Amino acid sequence: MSVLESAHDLNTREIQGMDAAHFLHPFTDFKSLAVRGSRVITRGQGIYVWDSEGAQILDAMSGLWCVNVGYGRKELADAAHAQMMTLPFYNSFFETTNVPAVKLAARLSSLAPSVDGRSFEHVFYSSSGSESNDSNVRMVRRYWDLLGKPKRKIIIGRLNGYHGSTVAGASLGGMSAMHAQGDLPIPDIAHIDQPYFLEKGLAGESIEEFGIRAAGWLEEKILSLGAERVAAFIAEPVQGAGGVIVPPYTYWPEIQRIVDKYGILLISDEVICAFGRLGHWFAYEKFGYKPDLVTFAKGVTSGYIPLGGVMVGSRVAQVLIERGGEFAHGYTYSGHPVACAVALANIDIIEKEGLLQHVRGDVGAYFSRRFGELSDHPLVGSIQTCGFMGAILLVRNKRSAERFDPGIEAGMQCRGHCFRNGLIMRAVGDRMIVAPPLVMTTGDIDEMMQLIRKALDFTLKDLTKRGLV
Ligand code: PXG
Repeated sequence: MSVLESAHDLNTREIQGMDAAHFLHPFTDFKSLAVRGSRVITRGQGIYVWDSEGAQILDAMSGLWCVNVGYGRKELADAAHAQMMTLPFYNSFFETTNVPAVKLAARLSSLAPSVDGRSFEHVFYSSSGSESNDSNVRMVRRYWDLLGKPKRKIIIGRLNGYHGSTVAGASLGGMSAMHAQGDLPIPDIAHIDQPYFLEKGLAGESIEEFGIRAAGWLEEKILSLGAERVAAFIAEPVQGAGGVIVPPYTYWPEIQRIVDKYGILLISDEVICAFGRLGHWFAYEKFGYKPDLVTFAKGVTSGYIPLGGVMVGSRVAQVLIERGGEFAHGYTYSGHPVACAVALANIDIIEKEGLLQHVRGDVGAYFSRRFGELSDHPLVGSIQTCGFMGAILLVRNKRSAERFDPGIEAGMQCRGHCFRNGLIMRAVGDRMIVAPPLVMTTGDIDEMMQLIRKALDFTLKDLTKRGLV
């Protein structure tokens, strides 16, 4: 029997050994992981996953912000199976198309609301969020070239924003550790600061005032670069990987005013926020702004199979179509029939089970209320929620809001306690993050809250023992 055939019969240690010997994981210190050994996830059902030792773990991160409809959905497996048996692959280059890709494009267009006459009738497909943002860079620059303004090249992103890990995605994002590797960002990408009130707000400044000031950094940057050189601004509606940074409600309208004033394109990167995470198909609807391009991935298939893309608004689509000639860009898997068939089945589930209403209505409100109750915990400095996303900031001193020394890695300590006690939460510095499957019931939320509280209690005990609180 080959190694592959016998893989399921291997014990945890053997799998960890093979893993360390052959698999270079993303965003990982390979050497230290090889010493510790990976956790091996073998199975998922509903809101839970199980590891190779049989431990049941409540997945409050939906895989990686994506398993919106939960694990073990037969409808999605059936859709993939049926499509694989009918047509597992065909490309969409050379004047060909396939039925699921066409149906999905039409369906997505019908789900993306028009704002002020700007509609989303077109989709460009990729297989991930990173690739989609590469497509955005290509499309934005092509758009301005076609309009005879080739100098409009610069795309402005935000510090601590995340737009993927390819060369273009990492450049658009504002993660300093990523920029430090490989001479990033590439030319003609600029950044402004993030609208993070807790860190950037001034003494005596209200959060609403801060939102206007933070949006104003975009105008300052445009003016310092020269508006005639600025092509687009890209941002997440709510920053996900950066730690669930929810902007003040005054932020987006002011950003809209500024991009309109200078005529620059607005890209809404909704890889995390679309497909129900914030209670809408697309999150720009929640905040009421008018993007020209919308990046999606993850939740479009609930992560069951890779698929991403860009919703191309009428302003850009018209120019690309009417004046464009050949757009020299695309991927082998653009419009992959199996991925598109799974996306259609996933959208069916979200619709049939009323998951948008679930998040926007009573259950979302219950999540927000129960999560907010954690603010009584001695380690919790502040709480933010938005839709089915939440963040807890761990602090050393609740009253003075004093933060932990980063060397203590309080967030990582807490994450360790979560894992050991059957809960997956993400630590972004000292911000503890959840983005649970949208199918969670109020009972599931109660269970999650119990587990979070337990992990916080263990973390507090640990840090107290070490004299750190
Ligand atoms: N844009 C946004 C807003 C994202 O959140 C990407 C683009 C890139 O998508 P792909 O499919 O290329 O990974 C993302 C991905 C984390 C984490 O640790 C978040 C993401 C990916 C990996 C880790 O929170 N978001």
